[in-house]
Amino acid sequence: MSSDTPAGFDPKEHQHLRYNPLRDSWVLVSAHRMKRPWAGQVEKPAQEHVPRYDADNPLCPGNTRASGQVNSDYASTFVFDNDFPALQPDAPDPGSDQHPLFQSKAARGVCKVMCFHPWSDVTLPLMKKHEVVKVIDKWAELVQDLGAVYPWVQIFENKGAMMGCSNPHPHCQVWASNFLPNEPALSDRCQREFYQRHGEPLLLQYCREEGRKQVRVVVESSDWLAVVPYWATWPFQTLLLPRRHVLRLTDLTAQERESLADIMRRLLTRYDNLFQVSFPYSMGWHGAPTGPHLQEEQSHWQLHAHYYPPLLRSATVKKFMVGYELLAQEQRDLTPEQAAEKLRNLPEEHHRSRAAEEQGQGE
Ligand code: H2U
Repeated sequence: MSSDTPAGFDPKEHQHLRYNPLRDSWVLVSAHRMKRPWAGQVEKPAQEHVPRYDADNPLCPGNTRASGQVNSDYASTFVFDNDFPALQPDAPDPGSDQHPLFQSKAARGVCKVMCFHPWSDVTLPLMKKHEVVKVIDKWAELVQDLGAVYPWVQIFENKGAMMGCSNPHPHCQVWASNFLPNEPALSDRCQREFYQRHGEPLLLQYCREEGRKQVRVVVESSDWLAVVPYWATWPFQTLLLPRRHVLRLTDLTAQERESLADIMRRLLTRYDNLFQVSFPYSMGWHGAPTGPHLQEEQSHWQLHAHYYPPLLRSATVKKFMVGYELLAQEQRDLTPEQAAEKLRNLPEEHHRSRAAEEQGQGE
């Protein structure tokens, strides 16, 4: 904890509350609960052997999707309109009700799917650096294009069946909406208030402090820092931050995109090495809002990515956000410092590339 931690207090033994300044909420940290036995649900191990090409997979190059449309024979990234979009550009207005308890608004937008690579048997940490740079460039392009029309462009990746991912082919989704969704709206308010009070972006100051303290740092470079945040809820949650003040993915220089590809591969390799599986998670980018009608100053914003992995004890035992979390408050079982230390101490080399080398199949 901090240098002024009172004698007799051990964060690994004594439950306490930590403040999340991005959500203006508190998390209960009770690390001693890791000692309890587990006789609950055990997940199926992730599918490890995915074929490189599957004629029945609608995300593979050249294949036909549910809509009947045919994918191009793509060799890098590939973006298409989601055939089952949650947001459409032309949905009619629901009409207004004057009653305060029955409010509704129009929701319009677009949903896209982006394949990272033509092969189904790779994931970001197993892709080459220049291939990950292509993904980052495409993300920035989508923020540029959709952000010209919509106030919020949410890029997110659900990875692994445990996180609701419907297809093992490496991909993410991009939903652009005519409204600021709840999470970014809350984050926007918190960052704005901090900036007004302290004259510096919240996450810029946070990144500097974490770089100085080091205890929650997982990986870092001269451009980027990945930490298990002080207020993390999910066991191995991380926050990926640029060291300089950057509003959006579109503002990253070519050099920063290269170094982002690098740090993403280093972080995700550690995730995969933790339990020697393709680590499930939901991740997403948050940057300053966009849209043609953006009037207010956005300097309070700092670009960042959240990674929310569900696993707790092993490849098959996940953290459940249920009773107390749903009804009272978020709670975590190991301290963020313990999680960061575990991740930090893992090898930089992916367990699958080592396994391949040992079998004499190195690339
Ligand atoms: P998820 O794995 O995160 O569910 O993303 C896959 C998306 O791909 C999903 O939203 C879309 C699904 O609607 N999809 C198509 O648009 N067409 C298809 O033929 C298959 C899947």
